[in-house]
Amino acid sequence: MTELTHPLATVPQHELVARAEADPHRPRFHFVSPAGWLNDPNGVSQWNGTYHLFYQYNPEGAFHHRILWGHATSTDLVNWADQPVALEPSAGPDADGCWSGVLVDDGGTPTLVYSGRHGERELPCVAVGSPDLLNWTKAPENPVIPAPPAGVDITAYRDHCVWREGPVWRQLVGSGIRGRGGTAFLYESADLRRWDYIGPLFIGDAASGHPAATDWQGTMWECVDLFRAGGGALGDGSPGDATDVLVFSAWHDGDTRHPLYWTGRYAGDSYTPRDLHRLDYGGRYFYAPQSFVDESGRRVMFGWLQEGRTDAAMVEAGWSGVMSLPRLATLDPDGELAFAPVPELESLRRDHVRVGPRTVGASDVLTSVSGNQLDLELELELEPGSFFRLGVLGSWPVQDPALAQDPALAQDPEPAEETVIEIGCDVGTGGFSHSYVLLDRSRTSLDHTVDTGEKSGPVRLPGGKLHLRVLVDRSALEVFANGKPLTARAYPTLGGQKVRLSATGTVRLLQLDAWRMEGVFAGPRPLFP
Ligand code: DQQ
Repeated sequence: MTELTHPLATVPQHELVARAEADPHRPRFHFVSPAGWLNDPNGVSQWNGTYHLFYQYNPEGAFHHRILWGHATSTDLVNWADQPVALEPSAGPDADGCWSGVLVDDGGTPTLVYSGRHGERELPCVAVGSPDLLNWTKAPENPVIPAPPAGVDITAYRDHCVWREGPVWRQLVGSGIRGRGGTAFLYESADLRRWDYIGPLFIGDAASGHPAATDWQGTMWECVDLFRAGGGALGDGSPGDATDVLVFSAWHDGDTRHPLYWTGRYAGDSYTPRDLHRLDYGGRYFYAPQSFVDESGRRVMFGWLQEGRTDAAMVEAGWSGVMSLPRLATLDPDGELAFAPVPELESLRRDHVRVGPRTVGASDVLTSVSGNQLDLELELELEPGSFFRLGVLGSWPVQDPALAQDPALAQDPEPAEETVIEIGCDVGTGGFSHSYVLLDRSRTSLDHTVDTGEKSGPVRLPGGKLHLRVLVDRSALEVFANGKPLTARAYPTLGGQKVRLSATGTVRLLQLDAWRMEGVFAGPRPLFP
């Protein structure tokens, strides 16, 4: 065990795992680190059938410092086996952290391209793996790019997207140009070691939109991820209607804002954007996503679910950060990305219950469905002007003896805590054009130190029809409303497990299927597998 070095390392390392395991808010079927801190997914890939998930990891405690690359493998994207730490800082360009990066197949040799941090600076580094991807050797050439582009006033410079294009490698490094906006610098190489700078692929406009807007582009783009939607290779010159997607996480001055993506066209040395979209309506709760194409041709994406509690609460809990469930990204008929959890997750479903068909009433607490590890799948029809609400993690005062003593609370027909997903089918021009999904966390927790901000975004409801999928994993919540994701966190204090449906106007529940979800980790895991 390493010595405690950071002022936030107030919990001894030997206590972290036990604290993390004892925390009722810790998810059970999402990937989490054994304890300590987890952030971005890195090097997500499938190699000879095995899925690899690397992640930003600080086993010293639940705070971001001197980041290592944790590593886990899976044969089904559901159950994960911890593997030895893949990268850790050493004297040289990554002495202060091995920051985010990707895995590529260099003619059969697994190769990582990542950001080495030294002091306040991050530079591109390379490490080469053993055939089983368990042992990694840093390239003697590190850093493989010695400095950001000369003569450009940058806000930051890190994170990588690397792909093979014909006979060469191409790489994007996330950055921002002061006074202009976020960008991704394009490079080319024959061997992943010597890189020629080409130029900015495309420069965003930080002056466009209000800095508080949910689609503000930020002043720096973290974790850029460029891919051709719907299959096909980048830059293969296929004509016409191909859509190239440029995903980035909008950052400003240390503030991790939200993931966005451009649709547009990558050709030659530049990217011509068409439209900007929000990637997940939860904003910072699905940050720094990274995706890959698996051996069956599916684009699979992971993101980092940040915490919504205070830094001190994270440190005390002994752990921080959740990896999203792997989600499939496809292009919908409107030319936007649509997402769904990978079907493999259905193997965790237990105790199936079906409810409906019926018209949703003003407030129906379900008697047959409850829990805090749930997979809920609903088919609904909303009349124009109606609203549907699904409450989860609900507790009514009468369940809690302490609250029941308070006559005002004990009489309250409203729950003491409840996290509510609302779908509004507003009437707009053209029918259902103003419909939305919204997460109301105003009653989520009696703990007023946790984030309870509202999250929302537009959803199309063709003919008023809605497919709603909600995965509740204790404090982790993933919602998919007709393919639009909204990811967030909730920290109820009363251990509430109730599920409630309610409607204003006419909402028909065609079918609700509910399952309890099994956990994927058997028990405590070593901090250093
Ligand atoms: N996290 C990493 C950076 C990246 C950021 C450091 C995004 O490489 O820019 O842990 O969350």
